[in-house]
Amino acid sequence: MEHNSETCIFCKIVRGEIPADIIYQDDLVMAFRDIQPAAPEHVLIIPRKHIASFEEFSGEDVEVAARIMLAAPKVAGKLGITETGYRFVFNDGPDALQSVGHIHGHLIGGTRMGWPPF
Ligand code: D5M
Repeated sequence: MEHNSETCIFCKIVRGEIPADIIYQDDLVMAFRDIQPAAPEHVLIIPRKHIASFEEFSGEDVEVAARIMLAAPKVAGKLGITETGYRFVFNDGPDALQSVGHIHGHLIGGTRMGWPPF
């Protein structure tokens, strides 16, 4: 698997080729505001490595997967929604309406949400 895709929009953000409102980053992950926010607070957390879907995670990506989860409370803290709570959602595949083929978690908050999401 390519670690970096020439055409992927999120790889372009990782490379700094297109701008993003970055909330958090480290050597393995990046978090930036979604350009089409679905809630008052909406941040995407992505691996720097081009991993298209959960199916593409391999054993060597364990630290990447953990770092994505560990970024969520850091992002929530920066957004000031630790106490009020938030949702951390991954859309994978057509039924989930995944539109960008670089896995990303949607961290959504700042409002009271409903469930189930359909
Ligand atoms: O979510 C893909 C999300 O990615 C969707 O909410 C819009 C967002 N998006 C697309 N392009 C950008 C850029 N350039 N910056 C920030 N956010 C972006 P999915 O779960 O795949 O439907």
